[in-house]
Amino acid sequence: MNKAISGNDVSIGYQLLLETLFKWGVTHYVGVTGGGVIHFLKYLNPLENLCTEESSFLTIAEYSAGFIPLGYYLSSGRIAASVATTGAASKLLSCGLSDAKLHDIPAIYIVPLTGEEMQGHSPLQDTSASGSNIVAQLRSELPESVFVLDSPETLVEKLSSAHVQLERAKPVVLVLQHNALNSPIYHAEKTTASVKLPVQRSSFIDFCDEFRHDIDGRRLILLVGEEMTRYPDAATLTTQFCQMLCCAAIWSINGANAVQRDNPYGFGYISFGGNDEALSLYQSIGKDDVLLVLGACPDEYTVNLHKFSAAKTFFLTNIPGSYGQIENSFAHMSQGAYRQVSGPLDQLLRSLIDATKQQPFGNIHSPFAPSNLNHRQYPPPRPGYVDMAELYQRLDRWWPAGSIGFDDVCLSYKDRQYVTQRPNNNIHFYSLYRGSAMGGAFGAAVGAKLSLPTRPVFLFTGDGCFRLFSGSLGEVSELGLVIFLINNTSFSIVGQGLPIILPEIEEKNYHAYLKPVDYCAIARACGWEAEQLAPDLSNLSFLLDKATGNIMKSLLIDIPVDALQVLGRNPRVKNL
Ligand SMILES: Cc1ncc(C[n+]2csc(CCOP(=O)(O)OP(=O)(O)O)c2C)c(N)n1
Ligand SMILES: [Mg+2]
Repeated sequence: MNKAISGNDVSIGYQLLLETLFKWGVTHYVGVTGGGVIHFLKYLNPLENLCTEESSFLTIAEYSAGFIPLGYYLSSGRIAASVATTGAASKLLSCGLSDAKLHDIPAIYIVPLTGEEMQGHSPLQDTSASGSNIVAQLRSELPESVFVLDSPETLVEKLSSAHVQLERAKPVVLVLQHNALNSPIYHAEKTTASVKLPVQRSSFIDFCDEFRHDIDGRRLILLVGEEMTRYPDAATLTTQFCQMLCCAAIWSINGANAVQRDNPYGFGYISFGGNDEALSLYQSIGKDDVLLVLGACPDEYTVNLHKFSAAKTFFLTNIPGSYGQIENSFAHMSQGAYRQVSGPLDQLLRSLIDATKQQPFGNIHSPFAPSNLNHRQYPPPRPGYVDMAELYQRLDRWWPAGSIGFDDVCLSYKDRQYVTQRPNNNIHFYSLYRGSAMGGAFGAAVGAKLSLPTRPVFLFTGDGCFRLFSGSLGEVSELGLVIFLINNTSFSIVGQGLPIILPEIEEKNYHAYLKPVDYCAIARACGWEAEQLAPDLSNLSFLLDKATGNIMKSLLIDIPVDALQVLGRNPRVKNL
């Protein structure tokens, strides 16, 4: 914190706010200054030393800033804050907020109000009901998570309520009201109510008995979802579970991070970019089967708008009211019987493993998964383009240990998992696909790097996505990010679907064409290193050495891609 102004005897609201957030572990603030936030930001020093433990601020444009807390949390489990001033700035920030809500990610958004005393005087960027009505806008998306800090008397209480929301894996918005936060504050220490409830032993025994009874003589399939990835031993536990129960596992795009590559019962990703083996297994689930779901939201890219079709679905979750639940339940997404069990997923899974050790469960055993989870050959690209199937496989053999990667809203968010089939023990991959905001993954990648500067961070993005964040490259040229740019002069993921959705329409009316641009020149002008990948991959090893060589310099690798090389499946085209 800025020492020149933080040493006063009387603390005011802004200081209490920063101190409270520091206690919650928040040290990274990102975004852009402006009239409404200068009085808040003056307390923060610019982020200069990446390893600093003190609260600091990185200037980076709001659209990307809005996604930074998401990558920060996915990489480290810690919370970061995005800051923007009134007007367009607040709206730009809120694209990331949507994905934080949709992916149940705790994140802090800080936006101001125009002064109360200016109401009725048509102030600049009027946030009142006669202007943007920003509080109502935000509350319509986050009804319980918008806290207007408009009084010194209620500040502590409101921050405490915000903390409860964060513990429930919800993003929160702290709305600054300058007069209130600039006033002296009276410290009334209040403890924050915790929402973490231990698993009730008796309710677990009931669940275990019911589970034992229901899977007896039936097939059991494990569906691993995103929530499970938040537990440190997740991948080992899912393997142990599958081995103890001889049970097949399938997973969602992000749920893959809770699965080990060598789990012999791993049948692959389902739905969007899904593997053929996983999809035929999932589609075969019916009245003789039981599905055990580990925090996999039944979203469009996981179950393609269909209900769970098992005779009985057991849904394990520890996020109350997670995205998609209705009245704290996914019962509406189950065709058969449904039982939801709340508790830490690792504890629940361990208890089931212990139960089967004491007395084996009687489910029908699954065979091992075949080594190739896809049934068709990958079509080659036209001459002059990189074969993306080969590139994903080469990279899959290369990823440095402890890496994290993000797929932006482009071909890779469908094709990478289809081709690689199984998660990679060296790298976790995330996609913020529920909001599918093009270009958002760049902010997420920056967030991951800020949370752990030594961690290798990779981003696959498209030439369309690039247009949404390229203005922020300069700010992170020394962060050591590596971008793989899928350069196909097209909004290809849209273009690939349109011959199926609109067969009678001329290609020009797809509006999928993008002008070719010299992306390497843009990146270099922003202080990055940048190289083109040769279509025959002859310089790939050289570029990968470069990616790991200078860990502080960011690198962009421009990949010439055939917009018509169709790899992963896109079941969504049938929904449009
Ligand atoms: C901000 C935003 N605008 C539009 C869309 C709709 N959309 C989804 S994917 C896509 C094309 C992505 O193009 P590009 O980044 O070039 O990736 P490619 O599919 O070519 O690999 C579009 C326009 C979106 N999801 N987000
Ligand atoms: Mg493209």
